[in-house]
Formats: sequence, C-alpha cells, structure tokens
Amino acid sequence: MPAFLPNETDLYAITDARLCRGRPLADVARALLDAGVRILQYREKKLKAGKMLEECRLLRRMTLEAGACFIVNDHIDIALLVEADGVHIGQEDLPVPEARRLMGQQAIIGLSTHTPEQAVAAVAAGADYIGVGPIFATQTKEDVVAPVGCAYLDWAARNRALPFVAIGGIKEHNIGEVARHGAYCCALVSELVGALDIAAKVAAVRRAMHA
Ligand code: 3NM
Repeated sequence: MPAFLPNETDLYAITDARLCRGRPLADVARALLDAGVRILQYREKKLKAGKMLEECRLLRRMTLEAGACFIVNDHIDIALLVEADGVHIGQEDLPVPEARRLMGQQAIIGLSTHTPEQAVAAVAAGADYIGVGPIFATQTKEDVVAPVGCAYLDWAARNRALPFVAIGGIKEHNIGEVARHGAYCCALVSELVGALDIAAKVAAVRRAMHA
C-alpha cells in the first residue's frame, strides 16, 4: 500500500467541494492524480457521512490505481471503512494516541500544529507528520488561527522533529518563498482544486516551488 509522507513528495492536495467550480470530485481528483500529485486528502466539512463515505470509496480506488497516498480529514470511521492510508486531525479532534488505537500502527496520522510547542507534543503523542500553518492568511478554513508566517516554518525546518507539510494560503506566487524557508512539501486547497486548468496549475506550482 502506498504510504507517502510529506518528506517524500512535494505537493499535498486537499479537497474542498465548495471550491471546485461545480466540477465533480472525481474529475478534480483525476486531474490532480494525472498531474502527479501523490498525496490526496479528503476534507469536506459540510457533507453528510453517507456522501463522504461514497466519495472516499471512489478516491480510495483512484488513489490506489495511481499509487498515491489517501488521507481522510477528521473522520476515523470513514478512513477505516475505506481503508485509507491515514487520517489528518486537528488540535481539538480525538487525541493522536486514541486515533492510533483506532487506526492501527501502520496508519499514517497527521496533526495540524500552529506552534513549536504543539510540534513537540505531536512527536510525544506519536504523530507521523505535522501540518505547519497557516503560513499565510486563508479563507478556506473556518475558525483558523492567525497566520504563523515563516517563523514557525523556520523552526520546523531547523528542528525537523517530524516530517512536516506547510499549509495555509500557499499559492503559485508565494510557494517559492515557502520552499526557501525549508518546506519540502506544501499542502494547497484553493489554488489546486479551484484552478481552471488543474494540470497546468500543478505544473506551474511545482516549477515555482523548485525554482
Ligand atoms: N489547515 P488554502 S490552513 C485546511 O493552518 C487548512 O492548519 C490549515 O487552504 C492549518 O490552501 C488550511 O486554500 C486551509 O489556503 C488551507
């Protein structure tokens, strides 16, 4: 089973049906995977569980075919039912050890963090990777904390306590700066799923990141 971690690939794409310009999730996921994205997270805050299960079954099939990692945001029950590679949880969700008990030792467990203290706690709790953000202002996440800027990113890059993924307001125009601050993997929502031409956007973001 593929199990990419954020230090093994450069882009981490996250879904948000509200930003997909009305296109079916399958089409958006297909474009991302065909463009070479190797970590895909299903993150839908407004849908009913039945719909989420159906969509996650589809994305699990597609990611397996593409040899990509599939992570489910928040919903451990759905992650287990579709045999996702892992879950991504936030500071106020079930704690990492409890998520681990449910998901098992092989599962990837990612945790959103916003401070060095939370990163240190994530190591102790047994997370496999952390989100570091929000680097810039973002409208995609409700109740998001204030942007942490590049200071926390610098700390994460220096300490590398865990594989980390930079997130929050990352776009083609600023991803180069994020990379220069030591991020090897960046998670993007609106910039990727909201792009008119997803393949062209993935290529452009990658070029900007590695320039
Ligand atoms: N988590 P966009 S910021 C899902 O800081 C999420 O933990 C964040 O969306 C965190 O790429 C964020 O559209 C939203 O700005 C990122």
